Amino acid sequence: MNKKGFIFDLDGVIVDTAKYHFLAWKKLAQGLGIDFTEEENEQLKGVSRVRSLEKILSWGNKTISDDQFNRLMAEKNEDYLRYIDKMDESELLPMVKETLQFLKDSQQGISLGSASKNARHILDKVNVNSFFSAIVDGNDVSRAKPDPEVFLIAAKLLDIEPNQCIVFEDSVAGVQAANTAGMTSIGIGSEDVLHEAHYIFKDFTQISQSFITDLINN
Ligand code: B16
Ligand code: MG
Repeated sequence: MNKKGFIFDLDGVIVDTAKYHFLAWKKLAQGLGIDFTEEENEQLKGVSRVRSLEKILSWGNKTISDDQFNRLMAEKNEDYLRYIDKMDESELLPMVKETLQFLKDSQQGISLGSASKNARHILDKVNVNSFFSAIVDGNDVSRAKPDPEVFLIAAKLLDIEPNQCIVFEDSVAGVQAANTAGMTSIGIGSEDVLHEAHYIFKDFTQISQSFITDLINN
């Protein structure tokens, strides 16, 4: 059987942690007197923690000192982790575990490719860590998506050529990163947003085993 590399983004693909990021960012924004909406939160998907705070400050026309910036980042993460601590396997998005199991049974390479610095902890909480032979997260990269670095490191760790890798992504920047890496991109979400992806599915319930088998064999 062919061996391909399947690389999963975390937030929006494996779990929906965007709702917890939103609650934590909203509390921070309120403390600064900045109004922060769910629409703005959409624009933070796939974006690093530092860049997210920079964007919120610019939306609110606020300038703060480096010290305060670092303190706010730490506070936001503490708040966020309080939500993460309550997570368990029931928060896995539908059919994700079944897809991971099918890929593992098919002896495929499986890696994470996420911007989150909390990725390993979250994978532990939802109990899927053991499926991944490689994990690349926000601690391992110096350039954020749409730079392809995160996915190229994943391919290297899997020891599989980039053009033999398939990326599951929910963010535009992530799809662009996968395409730039020369990989097959699969957008998880809406066609309106993810039209640059090679394939788009609403979620994993829409992805059949025969589609995955074709990706493996072709
Ligand atoms: P952290 P992904 C991203 O995860 C989130 O979509 C984004 O909203 C978040 O700011 C980023 O991780 C960093 O997360 O604060 O945990 O380091 O979609 O790349 O898996
Ligand atoms: Mg994502």
